[in-house]
Formats: sequence, structure tokens, C-alpha cells
Amino acid sequence: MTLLTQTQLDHYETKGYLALDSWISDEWLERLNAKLDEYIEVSRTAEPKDRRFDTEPEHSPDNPRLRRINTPTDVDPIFAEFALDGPATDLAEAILGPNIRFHHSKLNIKWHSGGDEVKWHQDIQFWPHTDFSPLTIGVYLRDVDDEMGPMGIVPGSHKGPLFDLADEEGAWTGALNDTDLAQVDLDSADYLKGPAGSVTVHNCCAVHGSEPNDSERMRPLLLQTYSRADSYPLIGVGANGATGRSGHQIVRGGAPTHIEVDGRRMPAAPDWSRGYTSIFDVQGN
Ligand SMILES: O=C(O)CCC(=O)C(=O)O
Repeated sequence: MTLLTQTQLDHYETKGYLALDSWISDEWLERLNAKLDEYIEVSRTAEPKDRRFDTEPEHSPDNPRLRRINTPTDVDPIFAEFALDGPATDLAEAILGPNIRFHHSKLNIKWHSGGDEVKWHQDIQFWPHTDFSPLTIGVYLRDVDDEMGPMGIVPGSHKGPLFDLADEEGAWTGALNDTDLAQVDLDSADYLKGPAGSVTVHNCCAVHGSEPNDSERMRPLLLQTYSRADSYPLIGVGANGATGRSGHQIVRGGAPTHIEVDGRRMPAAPDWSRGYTSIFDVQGN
């Protein structure tokens, strides 16, 4: 099955992103929106320490202002099915090939009337991998227009510098500083919007961000990140250790028998994370 045309694949390769209008089926959209509504209700009375939710400071039972549902694949089986063996996985496979590793998911809601901006950044510095294949697939669960803080992506920026995401003193901020922003052609940014069910795909090196949502409608964007299976998250760096229960799992194809590190291809031992005994046992002594 070919989900994408060669022109679309070429666009992803050269520009670092893709926009697919109304790509998700109505059935999936209804299932995902029903879950969004359900968890917004749950969030009204959730304890502040409930790790499923990231809320704005003003959030209250009468005035829910939910910023994000964290790791939706851990929160509900419908989100898990969508990301781990559903349309998003199919799309990742169409771009990355048959062997796919899941990394993490999140549902950025960007509440109406002032939902937070996301400053210009690249993703790979947050969770470095052994290559630059990771990409993120986003699904707008509601219609999104220019007023609602759609995701903007700078075409071709995935082939440019990897910025420090630090302030002028070198402290980590998670966003490009003004000096670095001056190197990026922000005027060329493509703001991806469309009817509910439209999809965004961006490479982990693409510079992207979004404005606050000053409209009266929320802008829920369900995001899930994948890499090629032979791309490994560098454990111990950034968010790689905080990807949820399904993080790093192979969701299509198989685990690689060989990996490439520092330009050298080599065979790799199987995954023994569920229990390694010793070299004596492994070698059958
Ligand atoms: O929600 C958005 O507009 C962008 C999200 C994003 O870039 C991120 O969470 O890394």
C-alpha cells in the first residue's frame, strides 16, 4: 500500500515537513475527539500532581485550561492504538521504511483565548538519537485556522545548523535565542492548518514553533514521534528516559541486527533489557 506519493516523499526530504489535509478518517477522528472530551472532563477535578495533565496556572473545575495531555499512549488504549498500530504508525512506515521505533506522544491542546505559544526550536536536542531520522506526526483534532496558533515550520531548516537552544549566557531554554533566530528565514515559515483530521509531519531537525491561540476555539494537536528502528535514543540525555511505557518500542518490522555508530556499521547483541545474566551464560560455558 502506498500512502504517500513520490512528490510528497520528496517534499518531506527536501523541505523537512509535510502537510496532509483531512488525512485521518472520520471514524478515527470521532474516537480521538471523544477521548479528548473525556479527559478534559477528568482534568477538571484532577489533583495538581496528576501526571497525565499539564494545566495552565488558572486551570480550575469551572474553567478548565488544559495545556497538554502527557503521554496519551499511557493514558488511554485508543490513543495507544492510534500511535502504536494505527494510521500514525502507517504514515511513519510510509516515510521511514518497514522497521519503525516509537519514541513518545503528547496531545498539545493550546486552549482558546490565550493558549501558550511554542517558541521556535528543533526537537532533536530534547531527545538526541544516533541519527536524524526521528520525525513527529501531528493530527489536528479540530479545524485549525491562522488565529489559532497553527504549527509553523521553516522549510529546509532541517538541513541547516543544529542550534544550542540556550540563552546568550549558554543556559538551556529549549528555544532559539535572538542571535540564532537571525540566521533563520522565519518569513518563509509555512503555517500548517486545515480541517480537523489534517496531519503535519516534521523532521526532528526542522525549526518550528507556534503563536499563542487568541481565538475562541481550542487547537488540539495530537503528536507522536517515531524513528527508524536502527536509530537509538541516547539514554541519559534529555527526555529520552521519560518517554512513557511504550517509548523506544519497535512498532513495525523488527529490531535491527546491525547498527551504525560514528560512521561504522557493526552487529549488535539482542536487547537484554528484560534480564541479562553474564557472558559465561551467553557463551554457553
Ligand atoms: O503544539 C505546537 O504547536 C508545537 C509543539 C511542539 O513543537 C513540541 O511540543 O515540541
